[in-house]
Amino acid sequence: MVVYNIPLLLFALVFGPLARAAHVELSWNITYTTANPDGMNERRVIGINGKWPPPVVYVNMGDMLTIHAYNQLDEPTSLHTHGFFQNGTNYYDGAASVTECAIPPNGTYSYRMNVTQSGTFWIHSHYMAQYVDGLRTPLISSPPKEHYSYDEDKILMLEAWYHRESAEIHDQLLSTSEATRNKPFRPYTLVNSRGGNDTDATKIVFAPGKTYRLRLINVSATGMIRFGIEGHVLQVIEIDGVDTEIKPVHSMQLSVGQRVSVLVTAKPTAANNYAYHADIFTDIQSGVARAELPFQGIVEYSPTAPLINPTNASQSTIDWSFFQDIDLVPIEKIPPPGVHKWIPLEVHTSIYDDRREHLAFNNRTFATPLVPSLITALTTGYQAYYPDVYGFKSYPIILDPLEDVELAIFNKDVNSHPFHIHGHNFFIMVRGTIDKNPKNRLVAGPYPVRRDTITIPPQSYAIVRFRADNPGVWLMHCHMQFHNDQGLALTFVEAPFRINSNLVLPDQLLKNCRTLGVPTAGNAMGRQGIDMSNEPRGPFPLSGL
Ligand SMILES: *[C@@H]1O[C@H](CO)[C@@H](O)[C@H](O)[C@H]1NC(C)=O
Ligand SMILES: *[C@@H]1O[C@H](CO)[C@@H](O)[C@H](O)[C@H]1NC(C)=O
Ligand SMILES: *[C@@H]1O[C@H](CO)[C@@H](O)[C@H](O)[C@H]1NC(C)=O
Ligand SMILES: *[C@@H]1O[C@H](CO)[C@@H](O)[C@H](O)[C@H]1NC(C)=O
Ligand SMILES: *[C@@H]1O[C@H](CO)[C@@H](O)[C@H](O)[C@H]1NC(C)=O
Ligand SMILES: *[C@@H]1O[C@H](CO)[C@@H](O)[C@H](O)[C@H]1NC(C)=O
Ligand SMILES: *[C@@H]1O[C@H](CO)[C@@H](O)[C@H](O)[C@H]1NC(C)=O
Ligand SMILES: *[C@@H]1O[C@H](CO)[C@@H](O)[C@H](O)[C@H]1NC(C)=O
Ligand SMILES: [Cu+2]
Repeated sequence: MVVYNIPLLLFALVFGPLARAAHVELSWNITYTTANPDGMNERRVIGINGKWPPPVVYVNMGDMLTIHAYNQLDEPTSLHTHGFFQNGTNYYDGAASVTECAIPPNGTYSYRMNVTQSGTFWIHSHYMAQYVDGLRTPLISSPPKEHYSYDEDKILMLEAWYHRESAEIHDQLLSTSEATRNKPFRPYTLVNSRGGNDTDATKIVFAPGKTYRLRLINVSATGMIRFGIEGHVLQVIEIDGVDTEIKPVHSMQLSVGQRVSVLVTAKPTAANNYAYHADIFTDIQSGVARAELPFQGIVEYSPTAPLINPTNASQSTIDWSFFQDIDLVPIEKIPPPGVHKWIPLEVHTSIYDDRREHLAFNNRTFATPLVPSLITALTTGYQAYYPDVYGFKSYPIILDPLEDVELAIFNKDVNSHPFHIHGHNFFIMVRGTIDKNPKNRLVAGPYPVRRDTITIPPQSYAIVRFRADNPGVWLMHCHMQFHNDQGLALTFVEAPFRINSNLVLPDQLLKNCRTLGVPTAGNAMGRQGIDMSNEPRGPFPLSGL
């Protein structure tokens, strides 16, 4: 045995690192199909190659990932690899009307990228709220060597699922009638695209004594999810693709877009099964997350073992205290950037002069420009440094190369909002409440945690930083997708001259623009220079400006 193993070992040592980098090439027809994931409602969904849910994508760091996307829907689409920095590949970031023209019906676009990050990510449509109809899937990237050892890796993709299509919900929320807007629409929890009363489909199987890595991914459109397993401790080891020092917690809350890996050590015997919870919640009171729509699944050690507490989904023995991401310490110790530019952002929901409800940063409600901002950055010469050319409504903020940016985000709204930045991670510096109560103020240590999606509770603020070291056009938006559609977004135009000298737009992108009738050069209005005459700038809030 030993004799035969040595040549193999040598082979692995010599060729392993070279042989490892692969080209993961996927052909995805983006298609309608039907599904009934919770056993309560069959509906049209968006899947891949005629199947739903879309396949999980696995890559290794160092691989090249190509997704050839063919749009077989009757509306445009796009694909965003959430959490990947797309350093040098801004035009494959997938933000429709920002970094590309969306893929028109019957059109195609090949997203090509080098995998330079490891951890838990996801891929989703970035065209309107389309991913809510099912076009989303986990993306798992493995490093050459994991920091922690565990026996098995399990993905738990958690989701608030609607029985109605996203376009209908969008129209309801943006209705001019208050009665229509306020009509309740309840979501249902799905775990790995299965849910409802089908406890067999949503069960998590544990073997006694083993250690599991559970990758929790929240791919909802609204709401927050809290997760916990009766009688088990969760040891946090990763958030949003950043490995962290171990932090034991009893429960975890995730907003849309966020990912958390926890290690869970199974009980030594299979004497009992345990309930787990993946409850949808919307309110956070006295630091405790309360379930609004409880969901209970089973951690199964044995098909015949009794289920330990609770007897129904709204009972629980778990401590649901709010998890503070600012307390985490990343494995890779990077001191935070300083502050060259300080950007205060206030978040409000209000009724605007179009009689609709919009959300906004600093009361400037976002809408995508006619010409994608990346095209504008590449085709307006020195004027790419003027915010005006990107259009008032895309809320452009120009950043200098390597500038250190601090965002002070004050959530003055009644809801929590999860803010996602493209192309970067935030360093989370400070959290607190708007009433400035010092008891609620939390300050990061010397190596603050970094993540790409930060939840800010109502009447609270967060101070985050990042360094403008990724030339490109990057959206920052609320990841409750309907809030994004209602205007809670802005655009960072980072180092426009460097984008300008380094990027050449793929032919496919330009072709898709032409099919959609979108100009392939010029400012947000499709004109030369800073001629923005008759630019639509509203709507504006009825009160407050
Ligand atoms: C994608 O659609 C095309 C055209 O309908 C078809 O020829 C091809 O086989 C499909 N590919 C897959 C992987 O389903
Ligand atoms: C897309 O292609 C199909 C089949 O070739 C055709 O029937 C349909 O009209 C095309 N749709 C558009 C929007 O071009
Ligand atoms: C990806 O990596 C390959 C091989 O190292 C390199 O040639 C290519 O330029 C990289 N592409 C991008 C967009 O960084
Ligand atoms: C789940 O509930 C639905 C509707 O309430 C019912 O039709 C179905 O039989 C139930 N399925 C199971 C596995 O209990
Ligand atoms: C996902 O996040 C949303 C909003 O941020 C929340 O409402 C929902 O409950 C979360 N779902 C899970 C399963 O954590
Ligand atoms: C479940 O437990 C909650 C909290 O103890 C209780 O209020 C509720 O009535 C119970 N529901 C059922 C169906 O037993
Ligand atoms: C992008 O790449 C440049 C050059 O390699 C590097 O200096 C920078 O830190 C990278 N930025 C990000 C966000 O990865
Ligand atoms: C935004 O509008 C709200 C009312 O809708 C107002 O209370 C607030 O002061 C305004 N904020 C800014 C920064 O103008
Ligand atoms: Cu929001």
